[in-house]
Amino acid sequence: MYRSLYIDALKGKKGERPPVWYMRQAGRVLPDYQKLRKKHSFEDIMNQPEKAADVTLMPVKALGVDASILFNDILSVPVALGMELVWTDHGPQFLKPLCCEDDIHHLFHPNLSKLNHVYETLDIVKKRSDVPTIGFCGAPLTTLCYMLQGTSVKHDFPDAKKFFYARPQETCYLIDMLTDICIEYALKQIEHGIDAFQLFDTHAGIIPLELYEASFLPAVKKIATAVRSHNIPFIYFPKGVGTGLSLMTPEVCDFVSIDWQTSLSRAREMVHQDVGLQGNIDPFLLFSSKEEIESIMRKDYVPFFQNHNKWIVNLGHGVMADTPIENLLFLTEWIKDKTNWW
Ligand code: 1CP
Repeated sequence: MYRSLYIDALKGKKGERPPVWYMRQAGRVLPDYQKLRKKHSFEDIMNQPEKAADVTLMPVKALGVDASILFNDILSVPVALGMELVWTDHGPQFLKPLCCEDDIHHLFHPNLSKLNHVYETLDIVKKRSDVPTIGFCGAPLTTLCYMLQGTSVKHDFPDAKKFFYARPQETCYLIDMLTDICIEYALKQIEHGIDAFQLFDTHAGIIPLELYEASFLPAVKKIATAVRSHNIPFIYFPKGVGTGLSLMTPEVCDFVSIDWQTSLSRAREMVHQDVGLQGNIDPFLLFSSKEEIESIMRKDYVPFFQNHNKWIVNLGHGVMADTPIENLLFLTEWIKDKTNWW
């Protein structure tokens, strides 16, 4: 029978080495993806289940990672709510950002059938591979940053932050609406066979911790409860949350993905002991030499594995598109060689 180190680790079972997968492993850096992108737009690949399934499984073949992640994007949810999105060379752009709207209550026309291609993609992935597949969506805070600001060019999302302070009741309405749709979307992904679910909160650090805790964390807990009621492990990535890691209790998540800014061993002291950790190699380390990569792994990560259970190797944010692929391959092979860990 097929055994998965990744699933074992999620259950708290320590194996002969830690499992590994990378955020943004599907697409971007992979040579076969770059070839495909010369012929097709990102949207086309994402919306065509056969192609999206190919890209989902590409890193399993090309890198040998222990899990695949659905090839899609967090911004498909606002699109399913009726917002118009264009993918430009500088990233995503909503044509009518919510911060410019006077009345946000009558703007949305939720139509989850716009996400049917995601479920078809998962069906194909499940037929073709027995490697565990991670489903995902964006957390309400991070998704709202894009919906309100319209673009990702300004990474501090000033218009989104102004909206949170100036229009708190409408912010609550938007959070509740996104929470409901996230839950529906996550449960559909579960129906279509995902093995774990990750909630991406890339911009969790753009607001004060008190506002995050009072207004946005309750929504994360609701999504977590819904996912876990189906016995699917829930992983949460609150990038930049800093000392907010002490809020990461079993009520919030099964695993928390640690960003590259935070020391993994300090994170272990802050996060509740029953919650596992994922992460947190700096994506920029992959621009260094193989000797340096190996030395950091031996110094910072091998002792961590030896002293702790419940750890999944990942980066502290996504793989960058111009990462030297040979270094990503070297790192993956190094991690998969169990003799390096003991
Ligand atoms: O040009 C291309 O080929 C498109 C590049 C690309 C890809 C491959 C984008 C643009 N999104 C994706 C896929 C994607 N996005 C996945 C698939 C699985 C994987 O490889 O991990 C996932 C999980 C996401 C999630 C996502 N999209 C996040 C959260 C995680 C993170 O990376 O911080 C965010 C913030 C987005 C928005 C997004 N998608 C793409 C861009 C350029 C952006 C804006 C990023 C920014 O604000 O800088």
